[in-house]
Amino acid sequence: MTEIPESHPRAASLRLRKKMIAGFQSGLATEAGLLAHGRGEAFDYLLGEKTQPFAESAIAATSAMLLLAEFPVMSVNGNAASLATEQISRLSQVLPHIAIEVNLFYRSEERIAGIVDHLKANGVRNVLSADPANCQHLPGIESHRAMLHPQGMGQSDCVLVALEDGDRCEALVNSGRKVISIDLNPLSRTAQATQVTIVDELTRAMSRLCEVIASDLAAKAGELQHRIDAFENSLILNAAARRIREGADQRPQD
Ligand code: PTJ
Repeated sequence: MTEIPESHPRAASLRLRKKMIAGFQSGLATEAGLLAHGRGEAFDYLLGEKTQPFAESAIAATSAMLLLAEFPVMSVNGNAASLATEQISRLSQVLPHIAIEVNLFYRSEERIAGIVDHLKANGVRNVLSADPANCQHLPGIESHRAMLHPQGMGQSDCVLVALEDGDRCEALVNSGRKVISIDLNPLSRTAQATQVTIVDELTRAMSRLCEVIASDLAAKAGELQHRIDAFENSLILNAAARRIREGADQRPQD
């Protein structure tokens, strides 16, 4: 594959695109996943391709929620596995009580096994995937995505999702779980449904989240709870939508 020169104005974006293509070629991600990535690229372009203050606030709230949760879980699909293995691995190290559960829309046992192996081979701890013969089901969802591992999302009180379908997000929220999403589109059903929305690119957001969790490990529970209580997701979504409109007016042609 063509090397991407560091000096290229879109180098970081092109490197991520290359990772997605490699993920697709090795069977981690699907064709639909490539299209979903392209949609994300367009939003990221307008957001300035950097972590904005509203994402920093949501990341701080996320750190507090994950640290205070009894059974936190990150739900991982083919795009997340293709793009962010390194960051998912770091998350599972910095927060040892989190489980990483593979959950796919375009589910096949082969894809599940491939993603589980890929994550484990890259140092991700506590990797789970629901066994169709022995799993719980998320009410309100018809697709394979309803399957929950009994020791993972089945018992979880707090779920972190990335690039997630809106209907599953709504069903997770309706099930009483706390749900945090990472989604570059502040208008998506997912972004609108979750209690905390990190409007940022997945790999950037996850890298920053791991840093914040590491520095929050010594924080008192009361301080973390106060941060959650003070957080207002509607303000975050409004600020992100505003940034996108400004981005459309200001972004130079590159
Ligand atoms: O791997 P599977 O089988 O579970 O398939 C995953 C699919 C392709 C079904 C899933 O990713 C999908 O359909 O996603 P959507 O519904 O297209 O939603 C993707 C959302 O994530 C959109 O709002 C995009 O803007 C956003 N997005 C895309 N890439 C990124 C992103 N958000 C953060 N970081 C990204 N890199």
